[in-house]
Amino acid sequence: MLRRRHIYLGLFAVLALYYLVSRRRPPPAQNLAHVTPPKIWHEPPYNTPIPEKYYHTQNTTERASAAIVILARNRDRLGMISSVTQFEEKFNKKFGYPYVFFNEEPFSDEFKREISALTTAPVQFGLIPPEHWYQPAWIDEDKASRARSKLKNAPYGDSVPYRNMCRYQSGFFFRSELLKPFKYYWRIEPDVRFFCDIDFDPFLFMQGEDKKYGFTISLPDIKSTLKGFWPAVVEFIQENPALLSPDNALEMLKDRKGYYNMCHFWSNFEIASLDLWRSPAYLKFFEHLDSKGGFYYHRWGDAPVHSIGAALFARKDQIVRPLRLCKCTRFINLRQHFFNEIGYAHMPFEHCPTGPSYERGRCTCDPAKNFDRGGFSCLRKYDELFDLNRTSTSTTVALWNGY
Ligand SMILES: Nc1nc2c(ncn2[C@@H]2O[C@H](COP(=O)(O)OP(=O)(O)OP(=O)(O)O)[C@@H](O)[C@H]2O)c(=O)[nH]1
Ligand SMILES: [Mg+2]
Repeated sequence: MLRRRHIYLGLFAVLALYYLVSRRRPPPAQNLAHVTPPKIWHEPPYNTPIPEKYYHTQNTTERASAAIVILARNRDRLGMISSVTQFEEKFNKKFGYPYVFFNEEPFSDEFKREISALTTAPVQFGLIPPEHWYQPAWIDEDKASRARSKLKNAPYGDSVPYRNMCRYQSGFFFRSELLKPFKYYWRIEPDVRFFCDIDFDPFLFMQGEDKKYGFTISLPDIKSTLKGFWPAVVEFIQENPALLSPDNALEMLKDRKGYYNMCHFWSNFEIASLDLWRSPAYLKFFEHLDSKGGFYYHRWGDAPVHSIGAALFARKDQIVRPLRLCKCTRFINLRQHFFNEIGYAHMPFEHCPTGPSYERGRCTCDPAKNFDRGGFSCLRKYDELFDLNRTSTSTTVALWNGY
């Protein structure tokens, strides 16, 4: 009798313990941005110089889990040779980060041989699965083709491959098995230019400072290509307010009336976290946009999709512009510090360091050609995020009430 009571008591204790432990387990993380507590910033983070500890790590074995990611066609071979040659010269011959190339068709032997000869770093060539690339069968081709004719005067407005590319960059590249081992990537394109020596490791910087998205140029997108995009974003925000990061960068994307101001980070250059795109919140966001068919019924670009993704799901201090290059507008100049920066160009815009960074980086560009000097740059909107005199960024959908 006594023994039986002991058994019941023991069983009860085990069940109670199990109940307590399972209740204490934290809910599954929905958003990476919640992992670390937000920092209070009084000015843009790039005004704090990149710490010296991220410089000259080429002489150590310390590396981030990162890859250089390139989408290209065989016919981009010469443009790619040019980009990789400069990239190696200015940065990667010192750091040896691996390359991963992607194409929806097999790369030619010539492409593979000539690119591989430019670096001692590992190079992989991946084939994109058709379901990640081509226009899905559920897209109404008549409607899509009418949209292409309507947009024929916009850049790539009548192109299906360009649309495939935008959708792939928005929602698929980071799912590749070849990128599974990596946490960060640096995107480069054919025919881009790197003007200055890069002696710090931006990946270690991203990792060490808990950054999620790095950019060099920010500008407004072409309005005619983004029809229906903002309503889809607003709908997502309204349906999923809990998925948004608490100290996000939405404010940067609003005009005075609360509409999308078309600003986006120019995605031909990105140094970013792959886990940001792999997060359930971003995947849900992409699926929501994709379900609208706007990549094909309009010509939604990957740059606004990534920009809004980074704005919604990363804290604003996790969007970094470590590669500060310029003397910008007067307003921005007041707050600016210069770093050892990346001089970068993708036609028709470029950044070029001014002041001491220009000499330190032994840059070869013309500082007078700096994009951020012009009124077309969205950088001021980024800086305003850290202006404490402005209304702080809210995570609620109240922001969009005016829509
Ligand atoms: N494999 C593959 N890559 C593509 C295709 N279209 C574009 N790309 C790549 O996708 C990236 C973006 O394409 P770009 O043509 O440079 O687009 P963009 O930067 O908006 O326009 P540009 O001003 O022409 O540079 C580049 O790395 C291209 O090589 C395609 O059909 N297939
Ligand atoms: Mg390009």
